[in-house]
Amino acid sequence: MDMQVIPAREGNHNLQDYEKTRKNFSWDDMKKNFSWNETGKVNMAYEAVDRHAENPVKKDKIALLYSSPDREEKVTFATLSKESNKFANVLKKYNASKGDRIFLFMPRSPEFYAAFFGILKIGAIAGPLFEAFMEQAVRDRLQDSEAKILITTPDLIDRVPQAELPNLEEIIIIGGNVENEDQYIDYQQEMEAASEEFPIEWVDLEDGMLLHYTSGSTGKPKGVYHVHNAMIQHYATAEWVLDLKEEDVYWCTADPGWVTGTSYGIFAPWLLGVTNVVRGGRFTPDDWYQTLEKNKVTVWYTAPTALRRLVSTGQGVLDKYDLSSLRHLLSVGEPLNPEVITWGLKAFNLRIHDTWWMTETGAQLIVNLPSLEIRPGSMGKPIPGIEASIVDNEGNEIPPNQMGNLAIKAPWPAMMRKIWNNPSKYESYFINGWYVSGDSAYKDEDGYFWFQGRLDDVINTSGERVGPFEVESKLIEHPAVAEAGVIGKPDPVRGEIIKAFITLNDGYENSEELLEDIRRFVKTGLSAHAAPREIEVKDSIPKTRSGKIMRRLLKSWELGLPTGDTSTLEE
Ligand code: 6R9
Repeated sequence: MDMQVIPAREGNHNLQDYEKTRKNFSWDDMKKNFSWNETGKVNMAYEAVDRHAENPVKKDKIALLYSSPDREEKVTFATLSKESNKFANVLKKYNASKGDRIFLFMPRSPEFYAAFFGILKIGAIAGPLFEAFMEQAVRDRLQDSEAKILITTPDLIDRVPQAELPNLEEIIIIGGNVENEDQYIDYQQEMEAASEEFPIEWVDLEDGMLLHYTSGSTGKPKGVYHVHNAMIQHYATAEWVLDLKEEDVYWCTADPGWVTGTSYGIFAPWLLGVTNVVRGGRFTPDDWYQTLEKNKVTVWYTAPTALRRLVSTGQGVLDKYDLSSLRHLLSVGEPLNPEVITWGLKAFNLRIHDTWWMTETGAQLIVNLPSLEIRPGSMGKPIPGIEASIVDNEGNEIPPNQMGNLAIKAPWPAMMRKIWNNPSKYESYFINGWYVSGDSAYKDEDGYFWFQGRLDDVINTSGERVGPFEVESKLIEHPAVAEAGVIGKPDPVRGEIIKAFITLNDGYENSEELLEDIRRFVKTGLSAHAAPREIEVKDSIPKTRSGKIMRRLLKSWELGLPTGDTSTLEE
């Protein structure tokens, strides 16, 4: 095969010898890097924050370099430690304790991080929610998790459901005057009164830490449950894959409402005590470049959708900025197009390192490492300690160069430990000792993995996972919509866009205004990123005899592909 290969990066990387490290590796050895190895009693908040705050050399180092369109702040490890102690005391005052689910529904801000670590410090489970969620999306997640406390802002309170949440005891409001003190708790007022001292709750490695809701092809989003033990893998990959070193300035563009924004926007850099850049608000290409330049970012972890926008913005915009501080680039969330890698070599004189993993896997699994050659289009190789393979539907490994299910030998340190309230769903991920990802891929003779697509109907739009069922359910709540089928339609910039096929109820006429109204209905009811960009009215939606929407058929129609086996199609 004629393939352009990009040679390994030169220089002294944290992981110099992949093969040798892989051969001799055990996760148990990795645990020896941690002070808790003797007692087994841990807390992520200690390892990521307090440990540095206790270190005289580290305590005044900048942990968080925050900026948003209207605010800039530098927060040291010592301050982050104190602020999160205070918030832990606030939570205790309102009867929160170990194991409770406490949700954050707010934009990125310094207060977010203090609150997040305050939650972990009491041994509770944090549930970060993406700020673009609307009422229905917020309600589904708070209901399923039986959340006890919600932390939000005055701007978002309108989207917090006020009924149907019997377990929700308190709502804490950050950043505004709280008029109705019976109903809400004022963050500012409580923080002023709270002590800076807090005896951290030491927990077990297998105790819960985080819930991330994510979409599958059927049903409501599911609560993916992660435990403190994940830190072992966050630590290892921060070193090997992000290649972080003490003096780095690191920026991960993901919002903490998604797993990349916690595993690699919070844990990985701070476990190593590295300065972490956070940029709030939505981005334009100029914002990205400005953030890189202004903060002298050295390591940047972003997504193909962002990179594709930079490519299409052109050299003229890039030339306005001095990005000479950048030394390492990484990508996650969707297939990284070889053209983007080629552009990166030209634009930054750097390789872009693709990484593959999922909400369920908790941390990076298959990656391009600095010390390995890059085969553009490939996700790379499994990190030391991880065995990956391609299996058939019975969980038997299949030979190289054949497409099948991308699977990982279970368990590994950062793997989810349950799906909240849904043991059978959790079980369904595992076949014959393998975690089966739902992605199809193949492995070449040299052990590089090549992504082929999703095996289910999950949509990946701009790197965000959207379940078609959730969108269809919302669509049919609109009075005009009788039935709906939703698919991902390939798009050069966003990877996929959401396209909905609908049938109309009697008395409604297809019109531009109606379709726009339906779109707005999903946008304001569920979330902006889940709103269909295209809606097409049909006379009927194809369904199986058992009543399942045949999204595959819709997709074939859309793409003008052969329709394949339609024997289960309803008359
Ligand atoms: C971390 C994250 C997971 C799904 C995954 C796959 C897609 C992620 C990818 C990739 C191609 C990559 N995906 N990384 N596809 N190349 N490097 O993105 O988690 O939001 O749960 O999405 O995203 O389809 O199964 P999550």
